[in-house]
Amino acid sequence: MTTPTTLPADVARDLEEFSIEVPSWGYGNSGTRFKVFGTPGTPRDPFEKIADAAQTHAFTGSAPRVSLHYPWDKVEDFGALREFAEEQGMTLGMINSNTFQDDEYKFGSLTHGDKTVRRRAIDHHLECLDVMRATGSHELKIWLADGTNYAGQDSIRARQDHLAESLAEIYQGLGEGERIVLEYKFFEPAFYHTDVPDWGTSLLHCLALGEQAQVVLDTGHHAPGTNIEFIVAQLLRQNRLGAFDFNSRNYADDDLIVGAADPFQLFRILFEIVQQDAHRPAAGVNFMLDQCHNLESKIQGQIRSVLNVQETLAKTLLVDREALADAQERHDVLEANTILMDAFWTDVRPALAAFREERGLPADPFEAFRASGYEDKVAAERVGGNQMGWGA
Ligand code: AOS
Ligand code: ZN
Ligand code: ZN
Repeated sequence: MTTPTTLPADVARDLEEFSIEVPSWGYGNSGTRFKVFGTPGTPRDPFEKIADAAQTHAFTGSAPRVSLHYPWDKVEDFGALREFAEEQGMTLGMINSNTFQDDEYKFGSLTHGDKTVRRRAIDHHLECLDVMRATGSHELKIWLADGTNYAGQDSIRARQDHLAESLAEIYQGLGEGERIVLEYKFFEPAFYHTDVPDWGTSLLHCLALGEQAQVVLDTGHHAPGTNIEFIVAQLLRQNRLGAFDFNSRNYADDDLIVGAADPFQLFRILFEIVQQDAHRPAAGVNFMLDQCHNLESKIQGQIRSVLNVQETLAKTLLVDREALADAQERHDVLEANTILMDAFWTDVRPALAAFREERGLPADPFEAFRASGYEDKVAAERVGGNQMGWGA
């Protein structure tokens, strides 16, 4: 196998069009249920988070949007936040609702048995739609912590019915060109049952709602051994894959740097995407990161993830699809597998370095950012105030 030094023109075009959305909360301090370590220079408000996100984009050229979490990223004037983002070369992306930090939601939010709690949760989502419009976004992302810890604790069926009704009311609040995406997660924080545990449940609710409702696939939200690329293929087939929350995991919802734990899984997922042309902007899949940096530098972590996705996407675009189709038709199992593995093992880094330089970007965005002095600069400037973290 040879190492290409340039990318074929069609691959370069696809990479140029491809973009990744970064999460505002990925730039704050975060941790496990144990110690949350602070880092000098960590943002103290949503503006500083956006300034950091803009660094990821400035060095990679591939991450022009940042998702907000509401109310974590609440500001007086969302128009001003939007303008600030634009000045930094960024746009504001998905608005993530949050019904997992208030006492009222202890036993559920959109699924709660008490209609006053459901009302509050629905109203929160309607407020998120206002935030979405004020920020210039068109997408609302819903992840619910709702579930139970013990068999018999509550009625699984009743909670599904409440969920369907609540979602329908939120859905009615959507205008043309807007959408909601519903994220699933098989456990945590609930340990017995979760109300949206899997892609099937999310898809069923989305199908009942209408075409402006789609599924979010967070790569860390599956049982070990789950074939995630199969889910990708199936959701794309139904035109219901709205977005990814990319991260990687060894055990559960680890939210580690994308491609860190299992680069081959990332390759398999992205290959399913490119086979259905879903990497192109016209397909409408929002490729977001959902990672939380516990020990590592936050901006560096985001840059590393963006590069991992870009490198892996380049490899999938290099798969000889014609030869693969031919091998598949002849049922040559091992030749088909070899064709895929050849692309996976191709070192695309030199060709990507050339691709970036041609576009005025650093050949190695990760090292260029480390050498830029930005982290020292913000550490010196950002004194006083409270550093933001996951949840604040
Ligand atoms: C939670 O596990 C989900 O991944 C959500 O996407 C959540 O809103 C996000 O991780 C921020 O914590
Ligand atoms: Zn997520
Ligand atoms: Zn998660």
